[in-house]
Amino acid sequence: MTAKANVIGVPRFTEITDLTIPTLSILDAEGKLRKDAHEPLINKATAMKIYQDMAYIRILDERMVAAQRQGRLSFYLTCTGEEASVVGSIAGFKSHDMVMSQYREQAALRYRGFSSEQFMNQLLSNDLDFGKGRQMPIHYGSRELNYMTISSTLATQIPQAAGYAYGQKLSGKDACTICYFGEGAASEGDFHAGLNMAAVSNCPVVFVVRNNGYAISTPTSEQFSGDGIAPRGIGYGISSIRVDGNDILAVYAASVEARKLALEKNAPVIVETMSYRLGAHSTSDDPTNYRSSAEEDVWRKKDPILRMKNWMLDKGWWSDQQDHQLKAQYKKEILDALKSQEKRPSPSISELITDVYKTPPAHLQKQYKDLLSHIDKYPDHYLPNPNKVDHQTALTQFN
Ligand SMILES: Cc1ncc(C[n+]2csc(CCOP(=O)(O)OP(=O)(O)O)c2C)c(N)n1
Repeated sequence: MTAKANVIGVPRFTEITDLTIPTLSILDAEGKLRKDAHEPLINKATAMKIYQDMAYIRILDERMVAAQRQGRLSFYLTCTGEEASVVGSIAGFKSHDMVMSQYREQAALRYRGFSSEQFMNQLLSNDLDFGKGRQMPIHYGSRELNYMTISSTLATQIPQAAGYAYGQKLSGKDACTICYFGEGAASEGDFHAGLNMAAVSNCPVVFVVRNNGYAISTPTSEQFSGDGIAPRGIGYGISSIRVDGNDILAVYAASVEARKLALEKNAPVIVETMSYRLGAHSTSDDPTNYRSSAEEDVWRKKDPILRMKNWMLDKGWWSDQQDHQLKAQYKKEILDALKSQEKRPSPSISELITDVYKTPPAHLQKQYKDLLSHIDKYPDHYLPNPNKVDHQTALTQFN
C-alpha cells in the first residue's frame, strides 16, 4: 500500500488517540453472554474439547512446576492465565495448518493431540524425545502435528511463518500458518521484517500476539508507548483485531474469521489477545520482585477457564461432577506419565551431533571424540551411560 493522499492546509499531527482499536468481548467476567454480543457458532463437541484442553494445561503446568521444584525437571514455563488465548485460537484452525509458536503455547500442542508421554519425553530429555535431548525443556515440536520446533531466540518464528505461508499459498492447498508470539517479541527486528514481508508478499498467515502485560520483568508500560500491538499491523497494511484474551468465545470467533480472511485474501492477519501472564515468566523467575499480589488478584478474578466453565454450566453442557472427575483423571494421567517416562534412558550419545550436517564438520567431530575420551577417562563425572555399545560405535561412525 503506498501512502494515501489526504491533503490538509495546516499542520495537523495524527495522534495515537485518533486510532482506537476496539476490543472484541463476548462473555463477561462471570461467563455470561454480554448484551449485544453475538455468540459464535460452536458445537458442543468443540466446546468440550476446548474446555478440557484448557483444564489439562492448567494441571500440567501446576504439576510440572512442582516437578521442577522437586528437581525432576531442570526448567519449565507455564501458560497459566492465557489458556483461552491459545486454545481459543488454535481451535479456529485446521489440523493441516502449520503452527509456529514462541514457547508459552503448549496448549495448542495439546489441542493437536500431543500426549502426556510426549510432553514428558521432551521435558525429561529421554530417548523418546523428538529433539533427542539436544534442547532445554519446553522446546517442543512435532512434524506429525504440524507444530514447528520452538526456538529460544525471540521472534525468529515470525519471518519464518511468513515464508512458510508463502509456500502454502504456492502449493495451492487450503492451508495457512498460525504464528504465536508475545508483545515483548514484537520489539524485535524480526517482528517488523516478518510483518512487512507477509504483507507485501500476500502470505496467508495469522499472527496471534499474546499481549500478557510482561516481557519477563518488564511491564508493557516500559516496552512501548503506543496502543499495544494491533495498530502496528495497521501500519503494515494488515487487517488487525484486538480481543479479550480471557474470553474464549471472543478469541475463537476472531480466530475463525482471521483464518477465513487470510485464505480468502491471501493476506496476513493480526489477532491481539489481551490477557495476563498469571504465573512467573519461568521456573527461574520470581515475580514478587517486580509486581504486587494485588495486581495478580485482579486478573485471577478474570480466570479464562472459570469463565468458560460457567458458560458451559449455563448451557447444560457440563457439570461440577464432570469437572471434578476430569481434573482427577488428568492429574493421574500426568503423574503416571511423569513416573513412567522418567525411568527411560537418556538419548544415545551417538546422536549428539547428527541430523544437521550430512557429514559433521571436522571441528565438531573433534569435540565429539574429545568428549567420548573424557567420558572414558572420568566416567564418574557423567550420568551412567546405559548405551555403552553406542558409545563404542560412536567413536568410529564418522570415519
Ligand atoms: C533475541 C532474544 N532476546 C532476548 C531473549 C530473552 N527473553 C526470553 S523470553 C523474553 C520475554 C519475551 O516476552 P514476550 O514476548 O512478551 O512473551 P511472554 O514471555 O510474556 O509470553 C526475553 C526477553 C531471547 N530469548 N531472545
